[in-house]
Amino acid sequence: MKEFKRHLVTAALPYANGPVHIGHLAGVYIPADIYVRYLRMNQQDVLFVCGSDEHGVPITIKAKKEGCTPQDIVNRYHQIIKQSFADFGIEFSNYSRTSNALHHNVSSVFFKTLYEKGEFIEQESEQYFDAQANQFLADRYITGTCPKCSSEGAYGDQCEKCGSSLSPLELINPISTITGQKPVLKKTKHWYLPLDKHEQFLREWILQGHTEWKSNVYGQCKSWIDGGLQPRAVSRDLDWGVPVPVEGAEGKVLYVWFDAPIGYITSTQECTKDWEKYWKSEDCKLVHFIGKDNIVFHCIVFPAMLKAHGDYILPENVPANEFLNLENDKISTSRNWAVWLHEYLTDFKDQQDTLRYVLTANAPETKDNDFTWKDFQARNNNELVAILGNFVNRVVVLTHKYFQGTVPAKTTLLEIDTDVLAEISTAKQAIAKNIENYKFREALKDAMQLARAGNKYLTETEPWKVIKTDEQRVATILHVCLQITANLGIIIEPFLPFTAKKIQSMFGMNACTWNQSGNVELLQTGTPIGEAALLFRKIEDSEIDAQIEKLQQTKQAMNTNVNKTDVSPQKPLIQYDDFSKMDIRVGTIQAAERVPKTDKLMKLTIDTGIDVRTVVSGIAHCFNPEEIIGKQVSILVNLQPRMLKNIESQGMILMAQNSDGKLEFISPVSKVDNGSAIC
Ligand code: B3M
Ligand code: ZN
Repeated sequence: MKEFKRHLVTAALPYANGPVHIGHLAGVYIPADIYVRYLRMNQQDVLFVCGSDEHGVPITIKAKKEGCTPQDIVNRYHQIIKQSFADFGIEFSNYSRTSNALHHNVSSVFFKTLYEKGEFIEQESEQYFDAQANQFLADRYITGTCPKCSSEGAYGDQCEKCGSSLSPLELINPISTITGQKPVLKKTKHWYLPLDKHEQFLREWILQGHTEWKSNVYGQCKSWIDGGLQPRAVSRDLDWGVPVPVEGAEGKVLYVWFDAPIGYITSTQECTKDWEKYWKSEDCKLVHFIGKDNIVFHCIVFPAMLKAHGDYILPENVPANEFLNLENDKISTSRNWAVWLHEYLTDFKDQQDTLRYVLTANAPETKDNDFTWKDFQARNNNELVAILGNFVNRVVVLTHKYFQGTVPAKTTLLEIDTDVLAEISTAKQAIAKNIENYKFREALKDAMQLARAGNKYLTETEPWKVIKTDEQRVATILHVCLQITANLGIIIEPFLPFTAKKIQSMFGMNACTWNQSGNVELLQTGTPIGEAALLFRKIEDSEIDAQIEKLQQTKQAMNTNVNKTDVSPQKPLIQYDDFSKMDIRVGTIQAAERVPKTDKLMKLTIDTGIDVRTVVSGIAHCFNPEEIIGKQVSILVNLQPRMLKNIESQGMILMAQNSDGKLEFISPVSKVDNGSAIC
């Protein structure tokens, strides 16, 4: 196998449109962190880069919904995500973000290089355009009837009811979600990366050159390549992203999947001026950690971009994981079906390693897997507490009890001693091999196997009984146990860094290297050891019940939302000035009577604080005149008067309208002066 001088490890850039959850950790960030910690402990030259993916249509949609800018959205989530990673001990060399100026520059230059080399095709096509909003509509901005299952509300790229992939032109009765108008077709120019041109290279590089890739990854690549590669548009008509850096491209940005992987390059540039030693040298091993939905972009599209550019290395491996489900249901940000990392830490303070452990033991390495709270509890209580924690605790406590807290000298070793000591290097080697082959679940099992062996040895040798008759033998037993414990403190570090630190500090060890492990004389006789620190605590049924209850509430809320009639979409944004032109006051209804020969109109006499005036309002189908006299209401007082059924209406009463048409007044919660401004 080829030896590399340097390592560049990337982890998929999470979209900054929501916090991160256990699915992200299990699929991408924990495996990447284990791999990197292992390399660092081996004193390898390694950079581990990531950052927030801050472009793309979902972010602009969220901003529109919340009435803020896309930059506001990404500023909020970038901070939350970055903090969650730090809290869980995911130690990036650099965590960047794609909205920053350096990234815009790096991706522009990359695009221009390909453009100047003639690596793109320019092509015009007809796309939906919202004439009122004066903009082209990204697929997600168009909804309509699904041509496959006839359900309403399908998006331009996908129907969420039947799961079909769609193109906007297939939708029946398409509607712009921005204005609610019917979009029109309009010509627009875009740049395409001709993947078909790179097919031969991809076939040789992956299908012949990387048969060692995980079968889920290799299989997906094969089916893409065998299915025939098509040119892919790398630009979009959108006002959020990296502007397409060529003339005649106003209003166009790079497609988010064009600039996001370049974010790895930007992030590397931010951490070292020697970044080219990583990106442009065959001595460097590039590995991308991603989830399975990102395979095509990392194995086909990005490599084609790098190849077309010509100066960059290609990934050696792309160990993509499958998906993690939660309690038998797909994790979903929009449905709030997730365990959010920041929430986990409020409920399970300082228990990062428990989650790291469960997500590694249960990682969706070869198939989708399920996270359940019961399994979380069982693995914590039966494995971390009962095996690892219990072993370390017993060894340290007994050493304090019998040998004043120093490592006792060993004498003659029996077979049971040498057997268990042999497990140290067996574990070390097995872990190393499995980590190097991206088999993190197996590697964790190997580490736990050593703790199991130690625990069993202690139970079988019974030093608490032998102490009454043979102190020397107990010295040997504890000497052996302490060597195992100290080794555990090193070999669990890639998986459980917080716990490893605690064990290491009990033995006065720090900055341990991988090579220190596998040694049966890691601790010298006479070394003082600290008090036993609590490594893991038992998790009670009540805590698990509370988590399950929380999820059930989410399910219920989801079901209610599904049955609810749709709330109308937000209107286009206005400026504050537009709003401040409206003079809205609180007034009191002094008199009310139905307007004859109408169903809905009522003539109201209102004390506005400024004056007493007449307003005609369409509320007669919802209220009787008697019941509303004396009520305080909100009234728009500076609306141009108009004639309704020969009565001059001098203002407008504000009402809330339910989806079933029922009206309610907007009234102050407690009485205020007439004429109070609503602002
Ligand atoms: N943000 C997709 C995702 O979070 C995307 C990854 C980009 S990696 C360059 O699944
Ligand atoms: Zn459908």
